[in-house]
Amino acid sequence: MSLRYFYSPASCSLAPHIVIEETGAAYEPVRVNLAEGEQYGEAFRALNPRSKVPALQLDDGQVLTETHAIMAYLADTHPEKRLIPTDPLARARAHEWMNHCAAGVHPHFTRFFRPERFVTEGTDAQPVKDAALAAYHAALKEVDGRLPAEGFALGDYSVADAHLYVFLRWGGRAGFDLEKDFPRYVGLARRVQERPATQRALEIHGLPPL
Ligand SMILES: N[C@@H](CCC(=O)N[C@@H](CS)C(=O)NCC(=O)O)C(=O)O
Repeated sequence: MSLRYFYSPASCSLAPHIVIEETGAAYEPVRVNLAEGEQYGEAFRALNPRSKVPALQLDDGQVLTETHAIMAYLADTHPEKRLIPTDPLARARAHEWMNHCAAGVHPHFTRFFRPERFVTEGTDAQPVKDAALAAYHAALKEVDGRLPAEGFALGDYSVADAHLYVFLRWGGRAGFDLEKDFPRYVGLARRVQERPATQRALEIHGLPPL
């Protein structure tokens, strides 16, 4: 069995998808239709009982989930591609960014996108949506303020950049004026988009560049 990658277009699964393409590994992309609830079906739950993409099925059948973990695994199994630093502090910085993306930024968008999941039945979800939108904007602004004007988040390209890329794209979905509000972040995203691996992943997801 070869690698199988379970993704859904434009979801957070775009980040590891970029990284798989960076590695050059042979894999089978498997599209999961989130809008139709395929993630809650028996077949997908057997792979990931948490009903989320991304999921990476390894050669031996084991399934790895969580964007951060999948990207770290792909980087570590392809050291020649230099997708994560080896210096301990620089490596910790990569994990710092990825953990922040997954745990500090992503949840705000989830609340904006699916506010009904965060209120009890029959309660107005709009205040959750509004608060999440403001928190998401503030989170992107904070990231923007920390990014360098040139190069990538850690200087050289790393998995952290693929992760960061997705959340700026979602800022567009949230209706933010990306160029005006997050100029450094847009610069980083454009540099990520110049990479052929990003372009291949975008094509598979059916997404235009920013
Ligand atoms: N902590 C997980 C979150 C994964 C996640 O929330 N995936 C979303 C797409 S971005 C999903 O599959 N949602 C389906 C659902 O909740 O029904 C990660 O970082 O990979």
